[in-house]
Amino acid sequence: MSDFKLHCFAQSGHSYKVALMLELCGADWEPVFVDFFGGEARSDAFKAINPMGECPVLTLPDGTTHAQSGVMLDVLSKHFGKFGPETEAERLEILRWTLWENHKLNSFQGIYRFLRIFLPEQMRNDDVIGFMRGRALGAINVLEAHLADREWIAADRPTTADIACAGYLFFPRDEYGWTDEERWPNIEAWQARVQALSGWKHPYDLMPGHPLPRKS
Ligand SMILES: N[C@@H](CCC(=O)N[C@@H](CS)C(=O)NCC(=O)O)C(=O)O
Repeated sequence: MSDFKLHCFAQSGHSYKVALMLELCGADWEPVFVDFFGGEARSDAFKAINPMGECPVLTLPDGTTHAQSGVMLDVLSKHFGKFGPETEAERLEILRWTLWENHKLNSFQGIYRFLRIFLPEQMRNDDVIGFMRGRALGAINVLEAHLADREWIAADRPTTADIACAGYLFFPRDEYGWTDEERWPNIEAWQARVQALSGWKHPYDLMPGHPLPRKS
């Protein structure tokens, strides 16, 4: 049995942050597949694990469970002594970017992509999809500007803020329908640095459930 368990599924960028953190820390961990698209996260059994009805959920070696990816990154950072802050100013900077990615960067990309390709075709609404696309682009542009003159998001080295912001950015561009003009050179250079970290893996190689059987 592994030390850590992560309830997750391949298409989940919020889960990817934690799966990637576990991998980068060299943790002994295993994924527990959640059939999200089959409605498992809404089941009573899953809500007994996480009443918020969300993936991911992290189970620690002592059996404690945590919801919310930002909390998990903080817990793992302390557990392994990696990717954490060295000063109070860094702690606040990591917190600032983690709160922002959760509210905007990853939330908007995740919802936009869900509405665009995972929702059954007959339920898709072009106006809503267009709105979320704009919100996702706005957030991505904020990160692009921040990375213009720095290598890492919150410090002079990788921290959990980088792992948190990576959530939805490594999924294939065609899943978002980004055009050839919609490119972010600073983010792409930062992604290459993240990819060069020892232990990096693509979300679809790290978590179960890809490819998704398309129903529409
Ligand atoms: N703030 C949460 C977001 C998690 C989240 O939204 N997960 C999605 C799957 S990627 C989910 O379970 N959504 C269910 C819902 O919104 O009801 C975190 O960072 O862990």
